[in-house]
Amino acid sequence: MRRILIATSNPGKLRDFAGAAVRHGVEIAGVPGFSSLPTVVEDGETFEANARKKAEEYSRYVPGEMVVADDSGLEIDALNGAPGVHSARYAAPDLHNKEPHEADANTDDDANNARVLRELKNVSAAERTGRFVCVLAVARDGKTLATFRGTAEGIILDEPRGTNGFGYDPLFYFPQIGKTFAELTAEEKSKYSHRGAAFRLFLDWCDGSALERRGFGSPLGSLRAADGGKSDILSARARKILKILIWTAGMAFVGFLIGSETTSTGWDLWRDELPPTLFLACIGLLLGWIFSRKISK
Ligand code: ITT
Repeated sequence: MRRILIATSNPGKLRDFAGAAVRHGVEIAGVPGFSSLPTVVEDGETFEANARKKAEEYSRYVPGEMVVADDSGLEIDALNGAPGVHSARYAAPDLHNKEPHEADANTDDDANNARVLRELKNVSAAERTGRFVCVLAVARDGKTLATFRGTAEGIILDEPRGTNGFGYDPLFYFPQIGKTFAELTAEEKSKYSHRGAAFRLFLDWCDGSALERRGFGSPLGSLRAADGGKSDILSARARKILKILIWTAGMAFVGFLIGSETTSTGWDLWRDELPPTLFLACIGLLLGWIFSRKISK
């Protein structure tokens, strides 16, 4: 079963990913030792900037592994897109007398919801439109490989409904099925939510890239092995080395055949045959290296 490493401090997100993963036969795991790693400062101005930063920084702690992180939040049209990227700290002015972008820590869900309700107090039902946004980034060894965006359109209620989920779920009414996100089962949330949508795009990307590589190894190589991916990474390297060796041996053999056309014997034979053999072996090495780089991109 594929294993996907998620970098998040939010247990609600982990539950969402686990719910989405079940539908696709993948296993979700946290980055090992996540709680003792330094916190990444989310100072980006967009969901994408923050998601990339989290995925890149946390992926440095697990060399060779693909790490997924998301940055997400609620955009409310009547509030010009707020709380947006500041969703996790929206109540900072109430609790810490600081603007959300200056706060050092997340504020609790109830306080965030209370601020949303206060800001929307005089906004009519028809104008309470908004969306959840999730940008998911996948990175390896400090470099982002791809990002995926998922959204879910809804209406912000004037009081909370439901006890499942986390964050703004109890205020977010999803007309398509007539429930708030806090009234959904884990399976329903993975089907309709912004996070579920982004996660499906990510899985499609993994499968698409695997096809493109025509069996030479997929970007999910590191996710497939139950040992944390090490065996797949090793086998990819082993395949590379094998290809270089085959090309080198092939060219050396051709060089030997060309060389053995001469009638030399003893030291003369080596003197005559070694230079073309070595020359072709070098070309083989070069071609093998170029070829293996091409297929492992
Ligand atoms: P990590 O950065 O460690 O992943 P976080 O909670 O700080 O955890 P974000 O910075 O992405 O994550 O903030 C997302 C906030 O947006 C989250 O705390 C919720 O308040 C809100 N949010 C995002 N997705 C949500 C969802 O599916 N349901 C309810 N609220 C959500």
